[in-house]
Amino acid sequence: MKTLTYIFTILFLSVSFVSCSDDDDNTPVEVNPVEGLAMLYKVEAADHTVQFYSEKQNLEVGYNEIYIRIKDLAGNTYVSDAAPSWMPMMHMETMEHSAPHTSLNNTEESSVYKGHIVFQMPSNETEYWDLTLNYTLKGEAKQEVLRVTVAQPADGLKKTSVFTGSDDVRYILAYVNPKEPKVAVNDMQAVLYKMENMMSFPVVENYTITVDPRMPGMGNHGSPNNEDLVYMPSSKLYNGKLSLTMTGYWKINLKLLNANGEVLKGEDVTEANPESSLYFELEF
Ligand SMILES: [Cu+2]
Repeated sequence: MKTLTYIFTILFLSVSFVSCSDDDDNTPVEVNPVEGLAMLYKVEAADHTVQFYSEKQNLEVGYNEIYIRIKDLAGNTYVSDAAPSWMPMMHMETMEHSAPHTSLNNTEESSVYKGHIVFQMPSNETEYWDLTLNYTLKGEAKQEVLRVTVAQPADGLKKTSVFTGSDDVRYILAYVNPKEPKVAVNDMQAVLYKMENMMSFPVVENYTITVDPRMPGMGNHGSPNNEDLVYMPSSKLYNGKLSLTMTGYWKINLKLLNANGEVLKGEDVTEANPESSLYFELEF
């Protein structure tokens, strides 16, 4: 009888062991959906918090991807039906204006909302940016206004250009990718907006941005196999190829052409003209 109990115990243990390991195989590994991102701001409300994340350590002049989560403190859960919308606003001494920005959309992880803002200028002691966030929580409309700090990029390199084209339209062009350039033909992306007025910055579609990277410190040599940036309706980004043949400082000379192929800004690089008036800078 004792032996029988022993055998049953063994059987029971092995069965529970098998079912345990079975469970392990089927239980999804819990992935932190904001892993690798920095929480830049956290707004504390009575029954919930709003968290702002970015890949960078602070908001910068130029293209910023921003992730937002809203935590319901009662249930200790993140809300996926908050339908947030936002409006960035700069309060200058003599006027106010907004900045190019997308809508906020649910990501693969439905409780994480994502969008981007292109800040055209940094904040300073007397002029500041704020973000107005509207969303719903348990059917109730909410609003938070968050004052944010926008700094110049720490590396001091130019990745954003605000200019008037030969068509007298004010444009904002910002570098997106490659975030980590390599000695290779890199996928390059940029965003292009026009300034309709102080508050409205529509995406510019179907223009072309030519790409001519040069190393001014090395006889202004260029690189082969670059591809002009063209508009992708699916992502609303401009996509092309950036060829970098060695590490160091590169000036990426650009020209902006409208849908008719007319040059709105920028010049060809020649012996007499070593750089375009429209460019990004890169160092890696
Ligand atoms: Cu070189």
